Amino acid sequence: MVVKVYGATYAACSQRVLSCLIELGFEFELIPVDLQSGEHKKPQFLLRQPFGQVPAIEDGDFKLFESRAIIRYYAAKSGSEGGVNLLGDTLEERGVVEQWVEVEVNNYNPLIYTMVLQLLVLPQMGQVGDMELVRDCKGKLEKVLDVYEERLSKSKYLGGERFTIADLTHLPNTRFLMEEGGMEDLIKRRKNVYNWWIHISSRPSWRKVMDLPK
Ligand SMILES: N[C@@H](CCC(=O)N[C@@H](CS)C(=O)NCC(=O)O)C(=O)O
Repeated sequence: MVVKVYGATYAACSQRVLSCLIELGFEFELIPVDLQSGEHKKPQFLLRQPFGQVPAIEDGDFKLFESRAIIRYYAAKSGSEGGVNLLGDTLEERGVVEQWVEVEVNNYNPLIYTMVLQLLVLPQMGQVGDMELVRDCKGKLEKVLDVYEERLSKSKYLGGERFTIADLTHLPNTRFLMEEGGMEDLIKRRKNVYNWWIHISSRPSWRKVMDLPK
């Protein structure tokens, strides 16, 4: 079954799902949702994602939204079908992978989400971003990344010695820091975090996502 992904290739949460499907080898069809015109707030799209956000998927009769729920679902599906394992082998490995997915949700994403809003989204809407707030988030992110640096001094990837969804889920926001937000110093100043970024961002699956037309 071809997975239909309703999203936008330039949107971080859609990129998370697309890189996961490519990494796991699931066939997909991208159905573009035009965020500029507000298609994601129209009644027809709200039936797929009641909060009016991308992405959402449709896989036969099965529908799902929330990017991290989607990657967890496909990682579990792949594992149960004997495919690529992005979750870890033992219960303990899986626990550590889940822990770092949660760190991304609770400690990493909120700071970067706020910065994206202030630096990109509001200016696109003709409003001025709050640079004081950006500075505050950047300061907090320094401390979060110190924890990552420590973790990555002990293992090659966040979940252990292999690439998992714990790493994959960090790709879109880390790309923002490196390539769009002018905050590559946050990553480059931390040797282990930088090495990790080099490894995960050079994966063919992520390169394919980056090559999709925006
Ligand atoms: N927690 C949701 C967040 C989705 C989200 O914030 N999507 C953004 C694009 S990355 C969006 O649709 N923004 C438009 C809006 O919120 O109006 C997920 O992970 O799927």
